[in-house]
Amino acid sequence: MKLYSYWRSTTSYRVRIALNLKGLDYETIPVDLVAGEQNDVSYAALNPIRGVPVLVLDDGTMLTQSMAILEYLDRVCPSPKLLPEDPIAAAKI
Ligand SMILES: N[C@@H](CCC(=O)N[C@@H](CS)C(=O)NCC(=O)O)C(=O)O
Repeated sequence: MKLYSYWRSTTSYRVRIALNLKGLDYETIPVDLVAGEQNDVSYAALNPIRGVPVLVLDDGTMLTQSMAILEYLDRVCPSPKLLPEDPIAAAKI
């Protein structure tokens, strides 16, 4: 997997923490938000929202939105679990 990420981005932190907790292999591709790299034409073509994080799966599927990415990772790699099974507890988290 490839993670488009910026070191100071809290939403990228979430995804990095999840990937590392679950011991998943990924390559980090830095996007310097301060330098405006998210607005480069090539990056905007990848992610029209022009932000990070973006997780690109090995089959080329592109996922955006950190919370959706966390839910995806929890489903495909359930251990260690990020979210509890109980829907109320999960919603509170
Ligand atoms: N709802 C999105 C928000 C992502 C977001 O806000 N990313 C920020 C960095 S934390 C960003 O890329 N900002 C683009 C910019 O500053 O131009 C998520 O949770 O993934």
